[in-house]
Amino acid sequence: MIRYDYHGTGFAGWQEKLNHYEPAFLLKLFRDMLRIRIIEEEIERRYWQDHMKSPIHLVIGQEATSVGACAALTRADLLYASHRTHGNYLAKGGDLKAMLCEMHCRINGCVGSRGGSMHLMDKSVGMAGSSAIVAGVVPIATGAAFAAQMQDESYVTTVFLGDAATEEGAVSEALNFAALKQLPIVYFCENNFYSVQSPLHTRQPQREIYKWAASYGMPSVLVDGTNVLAVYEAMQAAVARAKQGGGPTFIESPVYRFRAHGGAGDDSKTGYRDIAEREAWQKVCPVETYFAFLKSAGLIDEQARKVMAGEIMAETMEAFDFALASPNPTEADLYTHVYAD
Ligand SMILES: Cc1ncc(C[n+]2csc(CCOP(=O)(O)OP(=O)(O)O)c2C)c(N)n1
Repeated sequence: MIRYDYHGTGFAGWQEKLNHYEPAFLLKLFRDMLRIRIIEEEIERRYWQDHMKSPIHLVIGQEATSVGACAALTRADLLYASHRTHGNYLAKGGDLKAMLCEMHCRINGCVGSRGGSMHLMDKSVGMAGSSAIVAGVVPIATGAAFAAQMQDESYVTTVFLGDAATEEGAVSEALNFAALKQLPIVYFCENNFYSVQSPLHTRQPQREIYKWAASYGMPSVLVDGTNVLAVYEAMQAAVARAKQGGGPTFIESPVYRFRAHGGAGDDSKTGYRDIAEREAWQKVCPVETYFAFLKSAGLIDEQARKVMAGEIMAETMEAFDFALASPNPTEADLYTHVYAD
């Protein structure tokens, strides 16, 4: 049965698990998600001004997957992302100023203004790369995991991919190879049910993604992508398995993007998806459901959230000011890093 009407499960039944975690850790997860949400909303608010010279793919609604997954990774572990990069980059510890510079095409960008939003990278925190080519990073990440195995390195590689990426042949080849070689890699599929404006049921009516992935011969699980703790626990298990030589894991995490495929605002009115569908998912917003959960446990209140949001907003404004004050690349820069004769 394919779950087109899946809307997340929230935190029902999770209360008893709270004792397993330090309050500081639980609050950090919330702060990290709120930070991504606030930064994304500010990017969206300013996008119309056209100072950002990059296409963008907002992750509003998909914060729990990045934050939950990265909480199970160390700095040395590698993370590869798709075109929907912002949450991955920030959760992995990427520098906000360098990200905004990149989006404004300024030389202080994390890849020196050459990449834009879809090619964020910061080796110092293990953010290994991202690509606008759907599924393009999946074989690259698989190769990185193969290299780590050959060199007896202890880090794990994780690669984020969308549901549409699973339709690319390169992903089938990568999964087969990873299972064959028992590579230390986690394939993290954020299933947001759309490829631009094509719904999943018109593209893959015959299968469930995590079951398809299991057929390559690796553990494959379905995890609620609106529940940051569920994501964290699934990633922890997958990372531990990879580090112990147990090979690859595939995680499918249903999520929902609240905004258009690309750019600012929601494009649901064009008719490709029901506004009611988005509204149903917004009821299980990963930031709000987790906030309500922590609040009911007495770990946070509205005032503490307000203070947190204020600090994040101040950081965001400072980073935008920094980006806008940063220099553009010069003509002399044009051929730096160009290797062709
Ligand atoms: C190889 C390739 N084919 C098509 C495209 C055009 N394209 C850009 S994003 C996208 C949809 C990607 O959907 P998914 O992988 O599910 O990620 P999402 O955007 O939903 O996060 C497509 C088809 C592309 N960039 N690369």
